[in-house]
Amino acid sequence: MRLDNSERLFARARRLIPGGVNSPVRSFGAVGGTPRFIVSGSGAHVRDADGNEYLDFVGSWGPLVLGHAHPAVVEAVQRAAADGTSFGAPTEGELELAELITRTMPSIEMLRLVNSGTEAAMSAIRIARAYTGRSKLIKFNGNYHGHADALLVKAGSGAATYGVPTSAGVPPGYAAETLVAEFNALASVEALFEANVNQVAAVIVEPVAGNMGVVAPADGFLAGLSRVCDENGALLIFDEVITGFRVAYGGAQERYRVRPDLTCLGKIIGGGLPVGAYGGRADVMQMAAPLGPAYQAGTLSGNPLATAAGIACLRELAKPGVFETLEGLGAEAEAGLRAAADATGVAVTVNRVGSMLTAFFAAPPVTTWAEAASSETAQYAAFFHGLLERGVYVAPSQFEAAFVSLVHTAEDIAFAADQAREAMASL
Ligand code: KE4
Repeated sequence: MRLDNSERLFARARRLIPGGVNSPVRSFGAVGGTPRFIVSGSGAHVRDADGNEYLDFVGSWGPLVLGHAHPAVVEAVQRAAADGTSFGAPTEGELELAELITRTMPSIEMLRLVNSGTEAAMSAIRIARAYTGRSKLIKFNGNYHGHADALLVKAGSGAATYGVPTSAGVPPGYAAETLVAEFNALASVEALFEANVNQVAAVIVEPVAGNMGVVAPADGFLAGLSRVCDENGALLIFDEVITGFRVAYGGAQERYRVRPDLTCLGKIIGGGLPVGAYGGRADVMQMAAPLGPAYQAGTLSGNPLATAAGIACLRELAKPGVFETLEGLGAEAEAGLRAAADATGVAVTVNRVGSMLTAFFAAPPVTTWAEAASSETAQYAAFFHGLLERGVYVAPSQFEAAFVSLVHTAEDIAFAADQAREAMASL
C-alpha cells in the first residue's frame, strides 16, 4: 500500500503540530504506523492522500451517522454559507435545532448550544455546581467527557489509550473535587455518596460507555444512578455526546427509559460540523447566564453553518425506519466479527449497542473498565493494521467504538467481516 504522501505530510505536520495531529487519538500512537491523511469521504468510504480507499467505521468518531458528504447536509451547509458564516447574533437556525432536540428528548426543557462535547460537559458540570451549591463530582473510571480539567481524571478514550487517564497539568486541587466510581458498579457510587455527604453536585456518566470501547449499562444501573442521585440531592448528567441520536432517536435516555437532570450532546447534532449542547431541567438551566449567575459563552456557539448541518442531519434521522436499519446493520456487523473470531479461534468479545460496537481482544465478559483494560492491545493493534491493509478503517485504539452508518450496505458489512476473518487469521 503506497503511503508516500501521508508519510510526507505526517513528517511536515509533526514539525508544527504536537504529534502531527490536532487530536491525540488520530496519531496512530497506540497502534503504530503512519496515520492516513484523508482527502475526501463519500458515503461509507474515505480516500487518503495516496489514493487508497477505505470502508470507514470511524465516522469521524461518531458524528457521521449519515456517512460522508450526505447530499442533504452538504446542500444545507452550502446554502447557509451563501448567506454568511457567522453573525454573533441570534438566528432562527439555533432555535430550530433547539426545538428539534427538546421535542425529541423531553428531559431537555431548555438547552444551550456550544461548539464541542468538551464545552457541553464542562458547562453542564458548572451549572450543576451552581444549582446545588456543591463542589464534588462523581465520574466513572474509563468514561471520557472531553478534556476539561475536572474531567481528565481516570478518563477513557485517548487518555486511556496513551496511559494518561489523569492528565498532567491538572492542579491536584481540581482533581480532588472529582471522585471516581466504577461503571456498572452502583455500590461504588453509593459508597462515594456516603463518604461525601451533601458534597456531591452531580454524577456524570456515559449511559452507554463508548470511550473504554462499547460497554452497555447493566440492567438497572442507570435507574439506580437516578435513584441514588435523587436520594442524595445530586443531579444526574447523561453524557450523550456519542449516544444522542445514535442508540435511538432520543438517545440512551429513550432506549433505557431513564430521565437525567442534565444531558450533554455533540457529534451527530452537528452533522459533522462543530456543535455541542447541554440542557435539561428548566429550573437548573436558569442558572446559565444571562438568566443566572453561572457564566458560559462562545463566539461561534450556534453558528449558522453548524446548525444548518445539524438540522439537516436530525431531519434525515427522523424519517421512518432509520433506527431499525441502523440496528440491523449493527447486528450484522456484530455477527460478522463473532463469526470471524469463531472461525479463527481468536479470543474476542464483541459488545454492541445499536450501531456502535467494539471487538475487545479479551475473554468475555467485558462489562467493566477493568475487564476492558485487560484487553490484549498489541493484538488489537495488529488486527487494526490487518484491516487497514485490506481497506477497512476502524478506530486506531482498543478503547473506542466502531460506528455503522445509515449508508453502509449489507455488502459492505459482509466485506468487512471477510477482512476481519483474514486479519484475525493472520494474528
Ligand atoms: P469533543 O470535545 O471531542 O467534541 O467531545 C468530547 C466528548 C465528550 N463526551 C463523550 C462521551 C465523548 O466521546 C467525547 C469525545 N469523543 C472522542 C472519541 N471517543 C473524540 C475523538 C477525539 O478525541 O479526537
